[in-house]
Amino acid sequence: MLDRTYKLALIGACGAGKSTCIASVSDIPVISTEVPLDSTAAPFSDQQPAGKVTMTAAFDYGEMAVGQEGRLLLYGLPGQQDFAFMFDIVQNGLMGVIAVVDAEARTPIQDLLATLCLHKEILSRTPLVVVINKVYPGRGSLVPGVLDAVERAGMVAPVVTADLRDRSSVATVFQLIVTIAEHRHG
Ligand SMILES: Nc1nc2c(ncn2[C@@H]2O[C@H](COP(=O)(O)OP(=O)(O)O)[C@@H](O)[C@H]2O)c(=O)[nH]1
Ligand SMILES: [Mg+2]
Repeated sequence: MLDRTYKLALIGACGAGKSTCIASVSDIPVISTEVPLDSTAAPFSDQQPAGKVTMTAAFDYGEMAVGQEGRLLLYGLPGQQDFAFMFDIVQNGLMGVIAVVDAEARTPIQDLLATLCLHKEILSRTPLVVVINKVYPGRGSLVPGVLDAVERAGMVAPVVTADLRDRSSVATVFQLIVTIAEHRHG
């Protein structure tokens, strides 16, 4: 019987790959509140990367089995600052947070710093892993800049790269955060 649950939240700028990540691993159909970027979303359209045709208005929800008896509950939070309060809703019993960095974004480091600062209070007491997504060979590494942003936000977190479209890549990241959370709680 599946009876242990662990809550994980994904944060990061719009288009970073949060919804993709949850869809890659979820054992259930993802519950998503993605809406078209039309007039409904107009107030936030300036925060969207070019070419993006949907935005997450509330959050994505998925689940992934871990081991024999565990389940990861996955919450993808909206990237827009206006929805930061959503994090308060899911923070209860949170095992860890994954901050997603879009290596293809115009200002990935500034985006990360803004995300971390926005959620500073919750992140000060919750294990954090930073994942750099959309990394291609031959491009300069974002790792030093990301480490710098984490430090500037006053946090300590491992920084890894992953392809969030790939289930095993995501599973490796989840395993890392489970290990950190277990280590922290002894
Ligand atoms: N090339 C590439 N594209 C990705 C990757 N992960 C996500 N994407 C694309 O990035 C776009 C935004 O992803 P999405 O998951 O909607 O971002 P969210 O706003 O953080 O939920 C989508 O078109 C995805 O297909 C990746 O690892 N590599
Ligand atoms: Mg999304």
